[in-house]
Amino acid sequence: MPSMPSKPSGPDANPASRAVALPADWAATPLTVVMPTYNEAGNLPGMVRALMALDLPGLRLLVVDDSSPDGTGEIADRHAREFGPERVGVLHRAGKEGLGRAYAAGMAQAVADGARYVLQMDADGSHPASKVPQMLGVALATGAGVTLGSRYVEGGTLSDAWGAHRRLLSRWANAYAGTILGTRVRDITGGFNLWREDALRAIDLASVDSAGYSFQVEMKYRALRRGYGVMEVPIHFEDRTVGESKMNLMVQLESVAMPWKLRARSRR
Ligand SMILES: Nc1nc2c(ncn2[C@@H]2O[C@H](COP(=O)(O)OP(=O)(O)O)[C@@H](O)[C@H]2O)c(=O)[nH]1
Ligand SMILES: [Mg+2]
Repeated sequence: MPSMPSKPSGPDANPASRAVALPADWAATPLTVVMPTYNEAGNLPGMVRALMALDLPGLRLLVVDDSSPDGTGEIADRHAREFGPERVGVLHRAGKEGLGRAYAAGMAQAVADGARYVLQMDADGSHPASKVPQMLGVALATGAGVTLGSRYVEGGTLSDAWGAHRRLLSRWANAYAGTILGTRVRDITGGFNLWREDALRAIDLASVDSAGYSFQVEMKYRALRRGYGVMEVPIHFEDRTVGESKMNLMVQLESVAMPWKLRARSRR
């Protein structure tokens, strides 16, 4: 009897985490990864290594640090010296103003510095660096204004560490925002998003309302309203194993209110 192919195992067992090779001219696309950090000293070095190891010579990392007390900003500076300013940059901000504000500042700077694509990525290991080439390939092949690393399309998976309660809450948050805003984007709350530079210019980052996590929803809604196409590429979302989540009640309340605010504004 022919033997069955053995089940793949190891870090790349999940098809959603396998890296793909792009043609050389695609791989050279000027792409800036914008990574907000607040107390991510234990996570940042691993993220930098994973991104710098990708076969993407046009990739640059911009760390946006809000003066983390744990010294994340200085660690980022060290990486900038190690890899050179053309590969790793650091935007130091005076204080903690929220994820949305950090992203808006970093993404605006990336566009001003000449990026053709800008990727949002958390520093805590939740978003797989190995997926970046595939997301860029999909973005270039389809011309989508934004390409999402999506937990909620076929093939997308969640960390085993997430219990039923957290899975349900995340699903519910997605359905909540999507229903109020009338969109069919599957992962509207997700934070692993690749933007075409002209879509970001059209969105006008300086006028974005969200200070916190609702930034993710507001940005996608703005892109849809302006007629940009959205693609979703399945990813595996891992739970952070080092450091603490910065989610708090204030940002949760903002996330509950923001879809209503966006809807009301779009009707005026
Ligand atoms: N610069 C900056 N980064 C932040 C802020 N809040 C969160 N982050 C970063 O944003 C990313 C996502 O935050 P995280 O706490 O992991 O959110 P969670 O995964 O939803 O719990 C991480 O890289 C954080 O360090 C902030 O106020 N300023
Ligand atoms: Mg996280």
